[in-house]
Amino acid sequence: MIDIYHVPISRSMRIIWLCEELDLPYHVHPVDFSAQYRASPEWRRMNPVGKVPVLVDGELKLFESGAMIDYILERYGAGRLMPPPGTDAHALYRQWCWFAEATFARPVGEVVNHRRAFPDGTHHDEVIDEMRGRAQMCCDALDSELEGKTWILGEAFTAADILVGQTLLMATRFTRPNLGAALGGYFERIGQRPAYIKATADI
Ligand SMILES: N[C@@H](CCC(=O)N[C@@H](CS)C(=O)NCC(=O)O)C(=O)O
Repeated sequence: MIDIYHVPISRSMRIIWLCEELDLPYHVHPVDFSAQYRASPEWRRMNPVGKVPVLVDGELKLFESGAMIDYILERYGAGRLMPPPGTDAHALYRQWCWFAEATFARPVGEVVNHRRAFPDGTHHDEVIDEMRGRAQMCCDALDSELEGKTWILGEAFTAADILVGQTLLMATRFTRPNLGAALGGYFERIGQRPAYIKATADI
C-alpha cells in the first residue's frame, strides 16, 4: 500500500492522480500545512525541508514528487503512462516532466511563498509581478506546444500530463495566467479525466 501525505491542490495531488490513473491502491494522510507543523521535528523527519508531499511504500520514503512519479511508474506501471526508456519520445516525456516542476512550478510556488512570507499586504508587488510573468511565459510555451495536440506528447496521455496539469491547476489558482485557446482546451480535457476528478475532490 502506498501512503501519500497530502494537502489539497498541492503536489501530493500528482501522486493521488497517478495512482488513480494506474488503478493502484493508496492511503491518503492529510498533513497540517501550517508553517509551525511543517517546521516541527516530527514533519522534518518526514521531509527535511518541511514541504509536501511525502510518499511511504514499505521501507521506502520519498520527498520529491517527480521521484515519486518515476518510482511508481517503474515499480508498478508495467510500461503504462510513459514512452519506452531510451527513445526520443521518452526524452521529450522527461523534458516536459522537468519543465513542469523545474521551470513552470517554480515561479508559481514563489508567488505563494512570497505572499505567505510577507502577509498582511507587506509583500512586494514587483516580486509577484516578476514571477507571474515567468509563469505566463511557461503558459505561452505550453499553448504553442499544444497547438493541434490532445496531450503534451501528442495522442497518448502520459505522466508528463499529470505534472504539467497539476502545475497548471496551481497556476490558475495562484497566478491567474492567460491560457490561450490550445492550453485552455487542454486544461478542460484534463478536468474531464476521472482520475483528475478524484484527485481534486477535496478542493
Ligand atoms: N520539488 C518539490 C517541491 C515541493 C513543494 O514546494 N511543495 C509545496 C506544496 S505544493 C510546499 O510544501 N510548499 C511550502 C514551502 O515551500 O514552504 C516536489 O516536487 O515535491
